Amino acid sequence: MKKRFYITTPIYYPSARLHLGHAYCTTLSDVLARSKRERGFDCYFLTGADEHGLKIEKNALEAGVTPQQFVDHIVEGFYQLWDLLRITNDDFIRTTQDRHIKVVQNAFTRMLNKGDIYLGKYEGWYCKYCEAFWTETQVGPDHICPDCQREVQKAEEEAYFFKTSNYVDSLMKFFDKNPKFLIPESRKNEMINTFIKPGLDDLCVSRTSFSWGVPVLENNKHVVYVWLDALTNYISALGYGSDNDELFKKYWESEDCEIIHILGADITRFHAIYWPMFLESLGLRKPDREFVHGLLMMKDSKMSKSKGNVVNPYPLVERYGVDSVRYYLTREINFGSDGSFSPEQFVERVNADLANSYGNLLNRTISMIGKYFNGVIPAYKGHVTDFDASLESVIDLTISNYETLMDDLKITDAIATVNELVNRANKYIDETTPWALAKDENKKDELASVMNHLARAIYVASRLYHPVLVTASDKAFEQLGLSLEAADYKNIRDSHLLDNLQTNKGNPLFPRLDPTVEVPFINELMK
Ligand code: ME8
Repeated sequence: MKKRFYITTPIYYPSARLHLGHAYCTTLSDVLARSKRERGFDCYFLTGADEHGLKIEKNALEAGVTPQQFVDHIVEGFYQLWDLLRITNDDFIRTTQDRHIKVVQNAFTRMLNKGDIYLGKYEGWYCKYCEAFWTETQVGPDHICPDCQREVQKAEEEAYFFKTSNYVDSLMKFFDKNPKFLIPESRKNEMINTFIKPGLDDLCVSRTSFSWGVPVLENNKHVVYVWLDALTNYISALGYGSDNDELFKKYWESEDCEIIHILGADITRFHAIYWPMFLESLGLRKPDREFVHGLLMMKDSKMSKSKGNVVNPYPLVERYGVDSVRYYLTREINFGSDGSFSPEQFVERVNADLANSYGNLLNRTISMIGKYFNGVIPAYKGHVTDFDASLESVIDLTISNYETLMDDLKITDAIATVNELVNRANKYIDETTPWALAKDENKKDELASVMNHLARAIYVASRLYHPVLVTASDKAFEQLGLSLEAADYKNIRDSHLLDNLQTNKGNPLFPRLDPTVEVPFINELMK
């Protein structure tokens, strides 16, 4: 297994404020990055903003500001949201930064010199009001501009093209040789059947109809097509081709590093088909994994800025706390499938898993250790009963299943195994009946062992939940009397870790939410 990881999210358009769909992708990527780092791996995590293009130029014009002022303002909101959600990105790349622009220009020149990019003519349907080209499908049979709804004309303009035909065979071989490159597997078949088999056209990689983009050095009437510009962020952020390329060498070029792009289903084509081709043209290695997550829906239709049916993540996090929102996103919507956001499910999930199961387990256990052992966790003395042995084996299995599932990017399933451990520990209380053991002097050892096992189950669950529950897990460690240093992942298999620790009873981690109050509140946010 590789020891180093480079994890990226898409770079989002600052055409409007981000919504819960963007928060979903970045949060899940953050959970993965944190879990790698906690296990002791070196992990570099990147997110950013994709700031060029006609839409941004037009939005800025409407707002009466320059495109740069427009994106600066919106990107401020990106930083705030990632702070609020406790995202631990190592860098934030903006495509308007000099360090990025230089890399895009350099890449364009290299592909041009190699003969993979050539100057040709772009034919399409042109809207003179929006100054934009549209495809046959976009304008439909009536030839209407999808933006302003006015009639469009057939037109052509000079443009640069990328010769996809030079790389199609090689891409197909790459897919065959690397069955885990594009996951879920169904995405690969979709790419092949929908785009490659019918015949892939050369890709137009420059525009002359607007100017808010990276200028082509060789021909300044042109700006680089926004997707060639945007995809390059994954290497420009590491300093590719610059004097300062240590990160590029350390992550992109190192055999020891697994490169993982996380992206939504809407942008698979660009990542799975064109990005590997661009990289091959530049003589660079391709990513190891592209993980395509599903989209959040609102009543069956995709949550999107243009549809105006978005959930604003800010008030959600402000009211319910960062842990509950991160938990809901990770656990409720299976990473890799579409899912819908619903206020009822949000409240139910937080109550069932966090308030009733996990929070309650901690609360009951700390109270019992207080009552029966003056707040000191009894030392581990092996398993005294079969119940202890069974809980120990569930703990061990949970750790190894969790690691395997996380390595396989099955994040939702990994967190679900922790839920099962918590449920198992609650059941263990019912099986062992500590209140009955406490009444019998001869059962003191049994009772001590139950308390130790419960404390250990809570520690392990909190450790494994930590990439998601970024504040509550630390509070659980504190209640167990563990310093953050002692709670480190490297000690996860140490059965004696909790011996004789003085516990600290604290407030409940997750107070129960009242659905009759909270569901209407969230519904209000969605209006
Ligand atoms: O496509 N549910 O940016 P973008 C889940 N700039 N995730 C969603 C979502 C939803 N309803 N809506 C958006 C772009 N996303 C380009 C990317 S990368 C080199 C350039 C997430 O602002 C999802 O990850 O439209 C999707 O792929 C991404 O936001 C698109 O963000």
